[in-house]
Amino acid sequence: MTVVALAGGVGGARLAEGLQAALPAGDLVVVVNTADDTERHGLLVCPDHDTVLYTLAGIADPAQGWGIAGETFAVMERLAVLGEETWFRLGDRDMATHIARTARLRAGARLTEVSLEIQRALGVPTRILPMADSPVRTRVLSDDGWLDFQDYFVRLRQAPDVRAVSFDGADTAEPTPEVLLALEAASMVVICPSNPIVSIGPILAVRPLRDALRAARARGVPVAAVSPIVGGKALKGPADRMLASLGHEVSAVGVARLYAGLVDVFVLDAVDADLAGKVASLGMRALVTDTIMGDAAARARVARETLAALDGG
Ligand code: FO1
Repeated sequence: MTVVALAGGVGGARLAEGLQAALPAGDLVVVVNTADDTERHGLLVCPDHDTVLYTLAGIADPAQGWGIAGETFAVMERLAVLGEETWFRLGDRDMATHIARTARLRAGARLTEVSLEIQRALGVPTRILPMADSPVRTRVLSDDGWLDFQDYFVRLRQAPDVRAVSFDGADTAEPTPEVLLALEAASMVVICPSNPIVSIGPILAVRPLRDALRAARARGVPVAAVSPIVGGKALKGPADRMLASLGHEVSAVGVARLYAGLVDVFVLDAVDADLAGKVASLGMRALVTDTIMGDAAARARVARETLAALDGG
């Protein structure tokens, strides 16, 4: 059986971990956002892929959610001595991933091929597929002009209000054969509780991918989405402020509206039980449960409950 999950950063990685625990090895495919990817010190860094990779490999830094646990930053310290910008913190162990990835890309490999090689090297049973092999890059419009995503997210610590977003390259990007095959083989699809604007948004902005998702659903493949907004707040990251500054309702219903027409089941947290009726009026079945994924057991439980709701047909 193939379950396809769409995921971005930390929130998505947590549910991906639960799905990996709940499913037989090899049944899960995670399609990750690549629009956060960035060139640092001549190396390609893929934050959303690497956050899912390290989480599924069991080596992610538990507190931060990104990077490798027990990291050291000796290379960063020396790069600072050499006058390099070091506001985007790359750990020594993490650096090996970027060095290996960049070397393989320079040798002509596709991003998907390189990603699968790295996953195999780390013993990850789940396939983590970049949404596209060609570059897609998020930029956000602040009151002081357009910002590259990591400048906004890390250097400016998400301080600016986001007035618009752009996914440069999305209109010409093609989903990879691996992604299209996974969606053809899928018996269920789960949209993880990632930022609906800048994590799930870029994936759905690759139109042939969105069309393949719609086609799967038209074939009867049930799709679920788990709300990243609980009680009007994002558990991590700027999703709540971004929804507000872009004019969306900052609630689980506001997120459900963004997925209207794509989703059969919408998973809300128990604190938002009163919103179930509004979600149902969007043509989705509301599943109300405890969606806080504080530990591995909770992540597996949310995953199992979401899969069961999809299995219910
Ligand atoms: N986030 C930060 O807030 N500060 C950092 O210095 C930082 C470095 C970093 C390095 C590698 C990586 O894979 C992720 C990193 N992140 C950092 C997180 C990253 O910006 C976000 O995870 C995504 O781009 C948004 O989901």
